[in-house]
Amino acid sequence: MKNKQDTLGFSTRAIHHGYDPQDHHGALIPPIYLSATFAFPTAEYGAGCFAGEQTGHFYTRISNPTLALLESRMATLENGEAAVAFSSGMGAIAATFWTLLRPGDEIIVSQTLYGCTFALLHHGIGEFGIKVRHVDLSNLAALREALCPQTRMIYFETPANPTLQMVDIAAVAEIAHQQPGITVVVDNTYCTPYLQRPLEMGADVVVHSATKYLSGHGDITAGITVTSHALAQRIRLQGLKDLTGAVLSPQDAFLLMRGLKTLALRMDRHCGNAQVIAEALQAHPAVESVTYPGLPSFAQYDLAARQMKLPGGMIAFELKGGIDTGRRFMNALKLFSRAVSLGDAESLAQHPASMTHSAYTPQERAHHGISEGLVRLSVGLEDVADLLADVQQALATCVKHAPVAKPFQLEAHAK
Ligand code: 4LM
Repeated sequence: MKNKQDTLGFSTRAIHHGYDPQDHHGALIPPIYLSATFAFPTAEYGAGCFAGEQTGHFYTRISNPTLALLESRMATLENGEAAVAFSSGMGAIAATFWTLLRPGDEIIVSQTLYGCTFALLHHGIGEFGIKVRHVDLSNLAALREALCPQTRMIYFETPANPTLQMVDIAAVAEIAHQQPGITVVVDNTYCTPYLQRPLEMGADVVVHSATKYLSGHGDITAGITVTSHALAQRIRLQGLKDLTGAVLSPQDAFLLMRGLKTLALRMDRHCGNAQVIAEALQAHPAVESVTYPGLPSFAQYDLAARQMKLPGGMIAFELKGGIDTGRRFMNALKLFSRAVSLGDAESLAQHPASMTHSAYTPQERAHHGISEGLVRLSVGLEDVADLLADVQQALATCVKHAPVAKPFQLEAHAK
């Protein structure tokens, strides 16, 4: 099949887009081009490549046929014009920031972000003359108030890692675009384009940690930026080529394309399993609170139902007794692994305050809504009955050991 397949369904494009076996000796599966460099037919042609007058591949840090196929597939799945692949999600985010922001600019970001993105903002670009301003983007009046002539970018995750707080992408993009020169960037890692396509809602750029659901098997680190042709070219030639050099290896691009073929199937299963686990957590007496976009108790349930095809595979919850009980729960798990990352076939449990979000100080976590007792689950693809049994037996250990209420408050008042 040739290009121009954009009327085909999501999974059909994830499997076929941009590749015709007859162009490759009939090979059903695309070849991996491992070459770091590409031979020029003439010196003049090579000079033309460097001058931007020729379109061929000339060095893999800039482009490569295997990466180009992956990029065209990610562009069609996100309904964007073009994509750039990176060696990690942080590579994609850093290259996007460094390309689009300059000293004196302001970036508005949502309250809660993945720990390393927070660190990149506050310990990276924030120290190079770019002002970082956190705004509760569910409050559109606060967004309007925070905009100023220096605002160049609005950046957020929705749902956010790890709180699952959501942002109305269309509403934010509409406000942002009333002022010229603002780029709206959405980290779509938690959803993937199967559940949510921010570019269709008015965002300008989508970034991903493709380490997660997109590749889906926990065996590579990768990142993707999807946007317009013009912006992608700038991000490729500045952010990728010169500012980060965070190029994806062609072998990992191959694995990522293999993962994309089953993305829709896997996401359906992640979401179905997560819904069952979230409901079981909510019904359990050891559980203080559960945050999952598929529960009617979720604060932004209507927005989630409108913006996401399904509620996702990630759950945040707190046990009565806080993180001491949370650690007991995690240590009792037998099938869930205690590990960071997400979106793998294997179910994972982790404690954001001491792991993925430990770049925040305790005061910053409190300010940004990340509770010390929060436990995060990435619900995998195993049989849901086995996952449920594992969660139930781990919860049972929490009830047995539930701390007996002591008259702490009286003592505290007495001080
Ligand atoms: C984790 N997350 O949460 P690389 N954007 C989001 C993320 O969750 C992550 C990245 C970007 C976790 C990693 C240990 C919303 C990562 C960064 O890890 O650089 O591919 O993606 O467990």
